[in-house]
Amino acid sequence: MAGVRSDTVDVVLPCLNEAPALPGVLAGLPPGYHAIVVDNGSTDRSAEVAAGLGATVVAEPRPGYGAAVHTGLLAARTDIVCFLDADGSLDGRLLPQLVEPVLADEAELAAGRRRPESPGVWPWHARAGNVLLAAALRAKGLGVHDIAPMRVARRRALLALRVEDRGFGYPLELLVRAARAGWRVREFDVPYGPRTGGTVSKVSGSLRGTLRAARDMAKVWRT
Ligand SMILES: Nc1nc2c(ncn2[C@@H]2O[C@H](COP(=O)(O)OP(=O)(O)O)[C@@H](O)[C@H]2O)c(=O)[nH]1
Ligand SMILES: [Mg+2]
Repeated sequence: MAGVRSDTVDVVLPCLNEAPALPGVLAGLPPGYHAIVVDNGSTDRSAEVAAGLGATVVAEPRPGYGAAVHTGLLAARTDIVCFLDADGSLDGRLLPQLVEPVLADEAELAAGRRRPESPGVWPWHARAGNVLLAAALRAKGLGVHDIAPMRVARRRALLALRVEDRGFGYPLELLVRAARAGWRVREFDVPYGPRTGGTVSKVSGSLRGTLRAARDMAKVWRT
């Protein structure tokens, strides 16, 4: 396919006001891994910081985690695409491990199973919901233990899943559709640390974010 580079892997980073965390996150990407930072109108210097560090910056006017991830997927030019949070909670150095089984066609999806470094990094309500949803996905035949924000798949296969949610339901819908499509998943344990740089959680760290995530995910589960 024209325009697809084989020597690099694009990494999509949904980003909303993560300027202090971005330098560490981008520095952690292995050589050959190219960052695509998708910004939803951050009010801090996220876009400038990312561009200054050599990332491709894509502006997405529609708010939402799913909107950012989808736009990043469209902007990606490599066959295999990685997704990673931009808040410093996950380590991009581990991405090659996830790329391997996808590249070898041993799995359609590789995902990072979050292992919290300390109890405080993952609020109990988010963790409990995650455990229940992962169990429900396993009942559908998809061997996952986390609704993982760190994932690797082939670009065209992901587009063919036609994930529709543009909010916080996106990661769950992706897995529901992957289960239906009979995807093979490889999970790798990945350390889950605190977000870095004093930035603020948009999802599980606040009541508002948690309620929005629960609403988006419930909608996905019903459809
Ligand atoms: N572009 C964009 N990124 C978002 C949005 N909401 C969350 N993110 C990013 O998605 C990632 C996960 O969100 P985060 O706030 O860390 O959720 P938490 O890990 O549950 O606290 C981070 O990189 C955020 O910057 C959004 O509406 N738009
Ligand atoms: Mg986070």
